[in-house]
Amino acid sequence: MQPLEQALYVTKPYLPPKEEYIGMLERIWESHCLTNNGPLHQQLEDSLKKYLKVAGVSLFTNGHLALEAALEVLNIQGEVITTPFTFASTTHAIVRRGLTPVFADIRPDNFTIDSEKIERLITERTSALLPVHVFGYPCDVLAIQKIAEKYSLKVIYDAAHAFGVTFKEKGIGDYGDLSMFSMHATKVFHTIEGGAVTYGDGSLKEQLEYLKNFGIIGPETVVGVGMNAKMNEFQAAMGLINLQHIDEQMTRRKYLTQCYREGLKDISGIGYLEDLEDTKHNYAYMPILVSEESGMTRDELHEALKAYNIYTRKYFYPLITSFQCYQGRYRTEHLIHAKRVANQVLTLPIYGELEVHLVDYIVEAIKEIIKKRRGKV
Ligand code: T4K
Repeated sequence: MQPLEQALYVTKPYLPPKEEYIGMLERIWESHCLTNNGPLHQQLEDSLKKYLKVAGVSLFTNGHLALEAALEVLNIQGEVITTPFTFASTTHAIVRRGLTPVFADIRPDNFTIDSEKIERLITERTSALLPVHVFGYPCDVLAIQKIAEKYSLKVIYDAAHAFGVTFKEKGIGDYGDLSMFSMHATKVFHTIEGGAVTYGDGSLKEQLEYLKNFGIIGPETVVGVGMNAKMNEFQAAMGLINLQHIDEQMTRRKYLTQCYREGLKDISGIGYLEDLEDTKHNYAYMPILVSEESGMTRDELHEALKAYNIYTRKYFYPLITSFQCYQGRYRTEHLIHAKRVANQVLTLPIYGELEVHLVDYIVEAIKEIIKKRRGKV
């Protein structure tokens, strides 16, 4: 097979028709309001409340600061039980708040935290659980809720990947005390950079609002040691436009995922995630697992695909606990599945604009690489 003329990356941010965004920009020029809770910000917040099927939404300039604010607003102290199979942000948010992360192993079938491994990690210092709906797959939210109630723990979900996902007809952001959604350019839905915290308890709104605005509640009144994490009007404008296209984007991603699954199903040693019951998925990522039966390692496949001009990503490798800044600081001997998945996972390109013949090309390239490799052994 000849290499592709144009490189394929793990994602390509969605850009709406230019004129639609320009139309929104006209409104900014008219209002002269660029940031600090402007009219588009307000409108996006209202629209997201409906779309995400949640009681309350606060917008942030990015998902990471939204997550730090979520931990702060609930006054989380001591230890937080979380997953090591995630992006740096999840653990960094815990540590930057002066808290101690305690890592539980993940489920081998969907890579989310294994709810059966949580209770044994609870101590008198544990105050919260911070699971991640990784790749948009819902955690075991009902079991997690039961544990939280039994031990009086708060539950904050890192829903960075889970925009638009529903479980049992409820928005995924409706589970737990708070959820954080990332609206970064690489996400299914984006505001260029952006984040949102969703919650059922409306009394959190006021505190979140002042936390992201230096603790200011009036021109002469500062009530908290806040940060600056406000979403601006240009970001909100992008969000309002993209929200009009999100359903078609998710439908397209679903189709591409099905094409991938169909193509990959007969390759021994290549595994992928299936849809879960009672779940509306968003098809945010296309992770595969490269196991021994394929005859090659994940790293070898990742490298070999480059010769075809295909640039996959190892989300999420290395495991958080192996980062230079965390190495040796936390217990890891029990993280059996997380270690294996981190060593086998590879995320393939997926985005709305990706053409089906390119999915076929990627699948054929994987087959060719494996075949050549097996021929050599
Ligand atoms: N929690 C979790 C579980 C998360 O995954 C994340 C973020 C967060 C919290 C924090 O949310 P934010 O604060 O970011 O809102 C990317 C994203 O930057 C990051 O948002 C995301 N997770 C993470 C999984 O992926 P990188 O360092 O891998 O991105 P980068 O720049 O390598 O981009 C990936 C590919 O996308 C590139 O190969 C090319 C393409 N790309 C990217 C950008 C930004 C484009 O074509 N155009 C672009 O503008 O982190």
